Amino acid sequence: MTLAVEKLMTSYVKPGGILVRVTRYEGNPIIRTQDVKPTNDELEVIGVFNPGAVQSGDEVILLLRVAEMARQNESHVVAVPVVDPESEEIKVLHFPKESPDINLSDPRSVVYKGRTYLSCLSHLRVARSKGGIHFQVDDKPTFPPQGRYETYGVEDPRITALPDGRFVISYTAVSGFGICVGLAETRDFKEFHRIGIVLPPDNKNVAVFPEKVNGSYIMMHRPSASHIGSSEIWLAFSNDLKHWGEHSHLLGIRPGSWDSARIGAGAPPVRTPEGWLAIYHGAKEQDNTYYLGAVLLDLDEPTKVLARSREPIMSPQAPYEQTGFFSNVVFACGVVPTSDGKLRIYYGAADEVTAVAEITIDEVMDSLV
Ligand code: BMA
Repeated sequence: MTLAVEKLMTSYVKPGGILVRVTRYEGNPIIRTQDVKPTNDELEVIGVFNPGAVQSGDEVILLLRVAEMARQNESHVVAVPVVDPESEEIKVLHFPKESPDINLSDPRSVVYKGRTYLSCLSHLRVARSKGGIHFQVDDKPTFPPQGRYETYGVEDPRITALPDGRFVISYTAVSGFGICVGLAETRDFKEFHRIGIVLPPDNKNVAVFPEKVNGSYIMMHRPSASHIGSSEIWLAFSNDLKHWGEHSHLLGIRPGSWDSARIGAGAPPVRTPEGWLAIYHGAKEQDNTYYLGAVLLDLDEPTKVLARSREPIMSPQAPYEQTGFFSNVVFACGVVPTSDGKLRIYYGAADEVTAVAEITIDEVMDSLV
């Protein structure tokens, strides 16, 4: 296994002269659309990206977001897959392509008569690997959308390993009601129990901390501001993972910076002696590019931000990050700490493929201001 593409290194020199080297695996992308079997013949896999990741025994488990598009068989219509909440079967809706009432300007959505649909339907699928590089992807959807809040799909899972052996999955649940946050738990990645929709629309990018702090479970979440305010990272607290409250604002956008338009949690935070280290994403309004940075939170009082990346740790530089279904995106939902002080970042590139890169925790710490 080698992770070595120094020429794609992202460097950031802070006043102290510290460099964060990002080493992308030379065989990236590690999972591509052709590596995944579609749910049925009517669908085509167009993205396998934004995976949650966890080390479980001697395996790395990824929970992949698999996005499928309906086969576009007729030239004058756009076919959009959705799940029927009663039968739980996938059905395909058709919209007239030439209609003045249709807007197809964003490849991720189809807006018809003022109503927004997603062009692709996503489900979650497990992939396993001993070394963390070569993955065996399940043949079928592991966690398909279910119920009336998931009719447009389930997306962007984060996996949190709790000390009692449970894994908590936080994911985006999309339907005509809006973008909600769902939580589920599993012990084996075969049977899942849905805890429920824990945050109403519009909210996404939830990452649950790996242990209770001062007796509470904690999550980072991201309400999408549509009137006053911006789309920024908040914290919420819970005693049982089901009921969340004590919401407090954690981290804001920074005008003029790489995280000027909106930000959201990436992977669940990692405990370090200096604090909770969390990778988060930021988007820039001018060009809709997605970057990754880091934030350090106080171990005992995670509402306190200790330091943050001034410059991104990762930006779209490799060809598979710069060109894809939605270009210029690096988006991480899962990191796995290694025994030699690194973070292995599993990330979605250009909303199309899954890639892996490594950074050294000490270098990240030194780059935070
Ligand atoms: C965000 C999320 C991600 C996606 C990114 C870029 O809002 O929805 O799923 O990777 O946009 O399209």
